[in-house]
Amino acid sequence: MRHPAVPESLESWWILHRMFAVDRFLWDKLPKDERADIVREAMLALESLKKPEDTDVGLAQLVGHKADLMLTHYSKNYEGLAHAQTLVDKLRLAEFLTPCTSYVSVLELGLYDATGKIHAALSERNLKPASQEWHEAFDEMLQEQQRLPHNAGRLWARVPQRRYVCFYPMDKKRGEEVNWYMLPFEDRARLMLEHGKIGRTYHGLVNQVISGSIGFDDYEWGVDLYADDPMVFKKLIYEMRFDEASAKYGDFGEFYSGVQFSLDQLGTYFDGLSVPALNVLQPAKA
Ligand code: 76R
Repeated sequence: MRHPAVPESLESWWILHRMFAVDRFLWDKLPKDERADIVREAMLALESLKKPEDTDVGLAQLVGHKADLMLTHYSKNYEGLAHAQTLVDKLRLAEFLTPCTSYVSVLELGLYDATGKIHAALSERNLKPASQEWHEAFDEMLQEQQRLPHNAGRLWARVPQRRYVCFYPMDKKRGEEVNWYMLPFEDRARLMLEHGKIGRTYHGLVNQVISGSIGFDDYEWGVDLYADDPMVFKKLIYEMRFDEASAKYGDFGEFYSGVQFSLDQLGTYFDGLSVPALNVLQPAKA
C-alpha cells in the first residue's frame, strides 16, 4: 500500500484471543486422578504451542464474568491460529470450556513518522510517484525500518510476562462529522506523535501490544496492555482519554482484564485455587 494517505505498518505475529467460561461445578465432580490426566494432556498441548519459536500462548484468569479464561495465541502464520484453535477444542479440557468471544488480529507497528519521511525522501529524489523506481526505493526504505533494532525487537517479542493483562478492541471514528480517515496524513501523524508521547511516559511500567484487525475482526485494532500493577491500566487509559487521538477519535469495545498465569499452574487454576495468591508470574525486572 503506497497511497499517500495511508501510513505504512510493519506486521509480525498473528494473534488470536479466546475467552472461555469455565464450568467449575462439572470440573469439581471429576475424580482427582481424572482431573490430573486432563490437565496433563492440556499442558502438553499448550506446551507444543508455547515452546517453538514460531508460536506462543499466554494464559490469564479473567476477572468479572464476561469470561473466566483468556488464551492469547501467537503464530507466525495465519494457519497457526487455526491449528491452535482446533488443538484446544479437541482437548478433553474443552468439555469444561464454553467459548464466550474471540478476537483475530495481527501485531502491527504503525509507521506514521517513517512513512512521512520516506515520502519526503522519495520526492526529494525526484522519483515519479507510483513509478517502478519509486516502488523499489519505497520497499527498500521500508525494509530498513524492519531491520532497525528498535522495531525488530518489538515485532517478534513473545507474549509479555507481566502479571496483569488488559485487552480491548477499538476503532478510530468514521462518523459524518468526526472522521479519522478523512484527516490529512500530517494531522494524523501529529496526533499519533502526541499519543506516543503520553504512552512513553509509561515506558517500563507497561508493555503495549497493538494489533491490527481490519479484515479479520469487528474492530480495527486490538490493544493488549501488560503491567505488574493493574492500576497502571486505569491511569494510562484515563490519561489517554484526554488526548485528542482518543478523546475525539477513539471508539472502544469491551474491556477484559485479568491475571496471567504460567502453564505449570493450569491445574491449580482449574482446581479453583486462587492464582494471584500463588504469585505465579513474578513482576518483570525493569
Ligand atoms: O513510540 C513508538 O515507537 C510507538 C508510538 C506509538 C504508536 C504508533 C504508540 C505508543 N502507540 C501507537 C499506535 Mn499506542 N496505545 C493505544 C491505546 O485507550 C486508548 O485511549 C487507546 C488504546 C493505548 C492505551 C496505547 C498505549 N496505539 C497506536 C495505535 C494505531 C493507530 C494508527 O496506526 O492509526 C492504536 C490503536 C493505539 C492505541 N501507545 C504507545 C501506548 C503506549 C503505552 C505507548 C508507548 C509505548 C512505549 O514507549 O513503551
